[in-house]
Amino acid sequence: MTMEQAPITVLGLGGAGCRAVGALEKLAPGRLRLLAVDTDRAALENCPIPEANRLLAAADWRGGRGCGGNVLDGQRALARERSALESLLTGTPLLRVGGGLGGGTASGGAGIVLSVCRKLDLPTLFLLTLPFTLEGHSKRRVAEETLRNELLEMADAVLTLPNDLLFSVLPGTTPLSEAFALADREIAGTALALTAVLRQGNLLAVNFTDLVAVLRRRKSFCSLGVGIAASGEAADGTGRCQLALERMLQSPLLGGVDKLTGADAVIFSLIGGDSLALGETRQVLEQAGTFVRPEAKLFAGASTESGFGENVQLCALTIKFDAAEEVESTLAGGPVRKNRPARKAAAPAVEVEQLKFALDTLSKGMMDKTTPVIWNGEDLDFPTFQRRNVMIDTGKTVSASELKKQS
Ligand SMILES: Nc1nc2c(ncn2[C@@H]2O[C@H](COP(=O)(O)OP(=O)(O)OP(=O)(O)O)[C@@H](O)[C@H]2O)c(=O)[nH]1
Ligand SMILES: [Mg+2]
Repeated sequence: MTMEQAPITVLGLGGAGCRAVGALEKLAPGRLRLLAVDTDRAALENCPIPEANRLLAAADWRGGRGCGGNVLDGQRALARERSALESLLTGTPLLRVGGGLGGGTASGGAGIVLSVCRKLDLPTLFLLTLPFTLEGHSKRRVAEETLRNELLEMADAVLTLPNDLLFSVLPGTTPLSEAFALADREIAGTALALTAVLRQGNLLAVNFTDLVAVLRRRKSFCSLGVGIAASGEAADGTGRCQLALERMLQSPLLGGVDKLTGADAVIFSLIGGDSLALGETRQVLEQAGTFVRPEAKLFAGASTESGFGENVQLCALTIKFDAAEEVESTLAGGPVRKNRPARKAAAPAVEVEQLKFALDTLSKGMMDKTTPVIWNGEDLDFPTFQRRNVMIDTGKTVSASELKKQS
């Protein structure tokens, strides 16, 4: 199956993941292959995608009640569905997994989904939200452990989106359900943009391998902005792409222009209907690029979707690496592995000798005249290293030729 024939698949895992997939279906019906996997029957039934694409995990064991925040249960539940996952995922050219870290199903199940992807040799990008600070330390710890222990080492690419970003621009009085619904729409918009620019054969495609080279084995925080505009919308004659750029910059999950200017890597994606012209594409992508610092890795893609009509959507995904990691070396030359010291160049082979302390036998002094304490044939008045003829290293070495000269 070629990249052009098979659609990219987006898998929503757990409650938040299924809601994001539902939002994606509403935003762009039938555009992507959508899958929803959860241990919670009600959450799955609310997801507006065909039943064949929904998987209720471990129904016999969990009874469709979810995992109530228990990560181990989430892991066990998904482990029971390995073969079902395999058949759902076989044949897809690229997978994006979405979900909220901090609960049981997505946090526990993400590692299992990843292992199935590895078995199928399926390139996979995870886009996961991090819990709100107000949800408490234990949720945050669950999220951190999942990332460190289950995902970062093995996944092609992991992006984490802090839910707290929602509060950076929304008024404090916004109901949580409204904030979540808004987040779902923004995530859906970005998911669509990301999958559109990663697809081959587009106006301007982003290479997944290049993206993986930047993201692999590192913790990345992301933020995302989406701006949609239509032709002739602005009374003052501002072009649709310009308007989309302005809206993208004000987008709630972007967290302000600073997120763009401070990013280590940025992906811009422009989608429009068949009327999208190369001139306006180039102009807006160049203008958006001026917000990104020159050292940052910049990916820009554009694609046409006839369903967009006269609308254009400009999307930015900003990526900031964990401050503890060595950013520059990764950008310069492929992924580095954290906590692994760089190997020193092997020294040329030289024959060396380990130097020993000169531990001569001294007189027992005034004790010389006393009756020796003999036990098992050994005189216990002499120290053990002398009785047993033990050598003690000085911690220094010297080449064999040097040693010859000294003696
Ligand atoms: N952006 C967004 N985040 C959400 C939403 N609902 C929950 N979250 C976040 O996602 C985390 C996990 O919640 P759920 O998705 O409900 O958990 P789950 O994976 O279904 O796990 P269990 O319900 O314990 O089986 C929470 O701690 C929240 O931070 C949502 O609608 N949108
Ligand atoms: Mg749930």
